[in-house]
Amino acid sequence: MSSVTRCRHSRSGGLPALLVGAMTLALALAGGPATAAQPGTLHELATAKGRYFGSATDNSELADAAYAATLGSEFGQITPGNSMKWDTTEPVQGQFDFAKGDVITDFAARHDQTVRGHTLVWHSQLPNWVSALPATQVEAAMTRHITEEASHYRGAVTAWDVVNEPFNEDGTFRSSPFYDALGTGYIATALRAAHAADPDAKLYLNDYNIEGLGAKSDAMYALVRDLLDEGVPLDGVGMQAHLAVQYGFPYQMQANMKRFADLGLDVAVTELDVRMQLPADAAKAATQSTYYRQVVEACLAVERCVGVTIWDYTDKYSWVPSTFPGQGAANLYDENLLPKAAYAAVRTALGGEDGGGDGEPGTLTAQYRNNDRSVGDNQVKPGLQLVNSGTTPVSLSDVTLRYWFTSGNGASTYHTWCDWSPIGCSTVTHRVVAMGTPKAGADHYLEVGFGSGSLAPGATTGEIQLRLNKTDWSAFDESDDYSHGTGTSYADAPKVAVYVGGEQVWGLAP
Ligand code: G2I
Repeated sequence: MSSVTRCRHSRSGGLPALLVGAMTLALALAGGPATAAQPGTLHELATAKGRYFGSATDNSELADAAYAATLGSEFGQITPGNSMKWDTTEPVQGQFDFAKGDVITDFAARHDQTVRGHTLVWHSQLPNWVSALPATQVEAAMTRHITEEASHYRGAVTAWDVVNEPFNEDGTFRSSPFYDALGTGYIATALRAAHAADPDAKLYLNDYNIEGLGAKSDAMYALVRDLLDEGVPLDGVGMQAHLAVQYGFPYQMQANMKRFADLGLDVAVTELDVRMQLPADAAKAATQSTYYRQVVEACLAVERCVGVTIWDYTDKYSWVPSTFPGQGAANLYDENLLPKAAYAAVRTALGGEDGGGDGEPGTLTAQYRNNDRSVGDNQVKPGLQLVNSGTTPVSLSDVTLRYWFTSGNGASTYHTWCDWSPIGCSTVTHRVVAMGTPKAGADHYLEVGFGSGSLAPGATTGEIQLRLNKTDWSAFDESDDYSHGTGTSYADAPKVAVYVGGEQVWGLAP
């Protein structure tokens, strides 16, 4: 299980052995084996619920051994992100090249994974020769392409995205060489050709922004109902689910899935990711976790939802930053292949105990030392450090610490400072947050975060010397502050809590 989720229970003692030599290790970027095999992979958890859990991948990524290891172990289904698209498989009319796709299906066979074929007919990543065809030749070229490719992968691909992204946002049909030449009938023609070439493959229509109820999903609904009425071979609808924390969660996703299922179709989440405006922070990470969880929950709630595929599992190989400059952090694993809070959220949604944890005690611990000799002056000076006492690295981008205090009279605005830390104050974020509901000894807290990096097993960030004052420099009374202590050397401090993705994982909040 991800170390970030195993942290619910307070450790009873200190960590001297773990800390030996660990001071040097702060923020080492994790190399080597990425994620230790977890008890109950995402796919195993999904399988227990009658679903698969998969990831997109791409040929170049398979050369990354750590990446390939997790791809092969954690997921039960893969989708080639590019290598079965038309520009790769038939770059010149009549010259077929399945070498790249074959690498993907071979990988899947070696790892006991199913493959979703993606995609036979799409307006994008289409070689120029297709767009240049006279309208009278489009149907034959399309049918030939489908026939060759689906025949080649017969037995190796369990489901095909036969037609990808047929709709505009308003639910009108998208212009493409196929639609422009053949009208809406190209879709039925494509499905029939795919069925003839591989009668066993499940045939899908796939699109984005059809996850919730709305004009575009209404259009897909009307289309598939008509196709079924006409007896066209169609097995399912793929909902890509390229979500973004800033755009909200799709409206009524579960109800939308259900209406397709009620037509007798399978539903699949085919390209899930949840991007955000960078830099990531704890609030965005928390929203992202919620979205991932809600997608999985919607799929589990609809019997005909067969599984979830994420559009690659790591930020390292995400399509997002190059398409949406300034956005990213969309995947379940960070750029160092470490699971993020969203990973834990998915595990929990799939029924993993405590995010799939194996019952080990907490792995993230906050330690505190009082750097302030005066409890009545105009500054609060906590020294904090974070310790990873677990056996797997922890991604720091989602982790925050809270130190609670009372403000007293005077200004309600603050300055916060990081005076020194061996990890470098530039990687430490800090701010004061006012509590909606004040508690005994606490009406504000100092929130400390980390822009990036990871904490190796047994490592500590080392001390972070923090300081805050009110903007009018009026005095505090720290004597009754919730997190205040008198110790002058670092020790576990349960009244300084640790959060991952905005969820408390260690310590006691007031
Ligand atoms: O755009 C995200 C996905 C939306 N739904 C359909 C999917 O097929 C699509 O996947 C993405 C791939 O993940 C990207 O990797 O499709 C993009 C193209 O529309 C892919 O990007 C392309 C780059 O644009 C090319 O420059 C690059 O040569 O990937 C190619 C191969 O790496």
